[in-house]
Amino acid sequence: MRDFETILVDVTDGVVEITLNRPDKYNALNTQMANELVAVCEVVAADPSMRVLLVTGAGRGFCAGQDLAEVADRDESFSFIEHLESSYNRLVRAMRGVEKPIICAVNGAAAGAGLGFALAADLRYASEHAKFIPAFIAIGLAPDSGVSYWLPRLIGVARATEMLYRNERVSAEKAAEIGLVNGVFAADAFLDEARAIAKQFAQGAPLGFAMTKRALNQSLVNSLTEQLDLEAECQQIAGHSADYKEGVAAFYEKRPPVFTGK
Ligand code: LHQ
Repeated sequence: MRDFETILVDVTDGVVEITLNRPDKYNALNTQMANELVAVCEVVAADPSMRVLLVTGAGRGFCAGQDLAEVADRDESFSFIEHLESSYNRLVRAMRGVEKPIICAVNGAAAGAGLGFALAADLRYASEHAKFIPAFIAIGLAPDSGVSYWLPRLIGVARATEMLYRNERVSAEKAAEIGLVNGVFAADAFLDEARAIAKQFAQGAPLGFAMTKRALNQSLVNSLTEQLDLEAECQQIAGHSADYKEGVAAFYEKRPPVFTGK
């Protein structure tokens, strides 16, 4: 993988670990960081040896959303539509399009588009110091980067509305209680916990994960009939893999399966 300026990337045993690396700016997103994250998603999507994407942040924050310095002093000609389309919308689509597990290990505050970024991942594990802050309404903005899509789906419409209207800072503990994150761990343990889960997924059956993500991507918008059809299509693909044969053989031979992604 090539070098990047705003993120660090490490690839070990099929796990691609990204560290958002603008700690003095609370890892706020600028155009370059959005572009670099999209580029990593494209590489991971295309490389069969890369099986899981794990994202965390350097320093105290996870991601403070849009780098406000980059968009300050813009005149009337500034197009928010173009800005969002070329940055966060592209990034969120890229993340949902990578048919591999994406895990966010949220070390500190996730605010604004940084919250949207965390919500676009498949799973979130939080340090006890993490907090989840919409931030939009406090600066006169509406939610973007998918926040108004994911929040009601994860925590319910009334809870999401309150969180957005009141710009509620949700603690890690509360986030785990309401389903915004999948688990919360002590600050010195959370990254190892997330890494252990990533490693476990990296040894799993890639097509099984890919077809699971494909089905889940549609499950909240499809009718039951559409979803049953999609599940059947996904199973047709997973069921004709060598990994399915290996999984069944390993079951009968009472040994752990060795999945190759074929
Ligand atoms: C930052 C930022 C930041 C630059 C902390 N930018 N420097 C889309 C379309 C177009 C326009 C706008 O936006 C969007 C989407 C969005 O994401 S809107 C929401 C943008 N984000 C925010 O409004 C969050 C602003 N930040 C905060 O509320 C706080 O900094 C949080 C809650 C994240 C952390 O609070 P603290 O722990 O008290 O830290 P701090 O406020 O002291 O921040 C640490 C440093 O990071 C500080 O720099 P300094 O030089 O003073 O040490 C901040 O200025 C900088 N920073 N967020 N978004």
